[in-house]
Amino acid sequence: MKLLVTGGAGFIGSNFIYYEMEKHPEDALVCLDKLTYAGNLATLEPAMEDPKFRFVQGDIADGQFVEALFREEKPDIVVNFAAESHVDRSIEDPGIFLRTNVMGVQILMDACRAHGVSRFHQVSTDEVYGDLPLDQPDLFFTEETPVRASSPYSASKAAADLLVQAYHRTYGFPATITRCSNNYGPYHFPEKLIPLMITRALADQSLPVYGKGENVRDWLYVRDHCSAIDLVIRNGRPGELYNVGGHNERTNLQVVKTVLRELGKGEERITFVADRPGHDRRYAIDPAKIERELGWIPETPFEEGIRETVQWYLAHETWWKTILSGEYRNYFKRMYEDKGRGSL
Ligand code: NAD
Ligand code: TDX
Repeated sequence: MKLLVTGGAGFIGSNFIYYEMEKHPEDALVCLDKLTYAGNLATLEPAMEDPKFRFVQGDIADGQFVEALFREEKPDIVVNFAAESHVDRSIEDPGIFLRTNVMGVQILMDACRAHGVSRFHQVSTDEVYGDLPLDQPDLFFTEETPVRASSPYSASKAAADLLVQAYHRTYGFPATITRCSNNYGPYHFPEKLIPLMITRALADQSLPVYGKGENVRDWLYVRDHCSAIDLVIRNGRPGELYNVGGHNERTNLQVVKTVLRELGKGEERITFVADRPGHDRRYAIDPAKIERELGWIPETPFEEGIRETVQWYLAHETWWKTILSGEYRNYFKRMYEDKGRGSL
């Protein structure tokens, strides 16, 4: 079988590529990624050694390019991770979020239909449900919770989900969707809360916490998200939506303090800064459906996952330091053009 993984040079997509290589070494993998600021080819360096892996640089929102790639590669399954993913950036500049996260999905789905792809999987987010109040801990997002997005990012992801569901209903398009809670783990871009705190704490810089740090997120180790997607693409029912989460709710302040404890650093650099506009208060996923129907179980407790994540950042300083310095953006040129491999 051949899988096309879009957005595989980013955080979750790259973890998914490594998960699939380990779990299904018989499958071929093609990664399509535009290499925006969030994509890092160095992340995929070990994958490049595998003859069953191919990297292609390109834009999911470029119809002609996508059509040519599908004609050439004829994938059996398409898993779409490609997205603009940072809420704060969507507040600054929503346009690119609509182009990639909505139009890109339409273009991918049309190519899937034209080329008889047997499964399209859309990687979505719990943020499409909006937020929950802080004072009702018994409330959770289920698959029946109405969509009610708060940020341009979550609105673009919600729009894509509606489009995927409409394609299933109208064309019988064989699609599935997962809506996962906040992920953490290796290769997480250091603009997001946990890697931002790790890398800034290591540099003895201030640690900016929005508002009072009371907002709650439901954290899942990235490998557990990958195992959920793997189950859904192979055993999930077309047309179905699955929530993914591990019942790991923490306030942002708790998360930051846990990271600092793991690093052996004090809390004196925590700085409370202006809140994010429209800041969602609490996310909390009810994963009963995927557990019941597909037997998915999250394996990594939060304390263990944080320990592994902190260890990973300590052991991979070059990875994040080249990102912070901007040097990673030259990687492509160095590895391909300068070595006479041409531009991909
Ligand atoms: P990321 O920002 O780390 O990676 C996104 C990747 O997509 C990058 O490699 C980028 O270069 C690529 N990309 C962006 N625009 C593209 C385009 N037009 N064409 C091709 N490639 C493009 O994001 P992530 O955190 O790995 O998230 C992956 C997916 O999972 C997203 O769809 C996101 O909405 C969803 N998600 C993320 C989380 C989370 O906690 N990070 C939780 C739930 C769902
Ligand atoms: O500097 C910061 N200080 C801070 O207090 C940053 C970057 C974040 N925060 C807060 C905002 C959030 O309440 O921490 C929480 C987590 O923030 P992010 O890491 O930006 O993640 P979030 O907004 O929750 O969205 C993430 O999870 C859902 C991903 O980025 C999305 O792609 C995914 O869909």
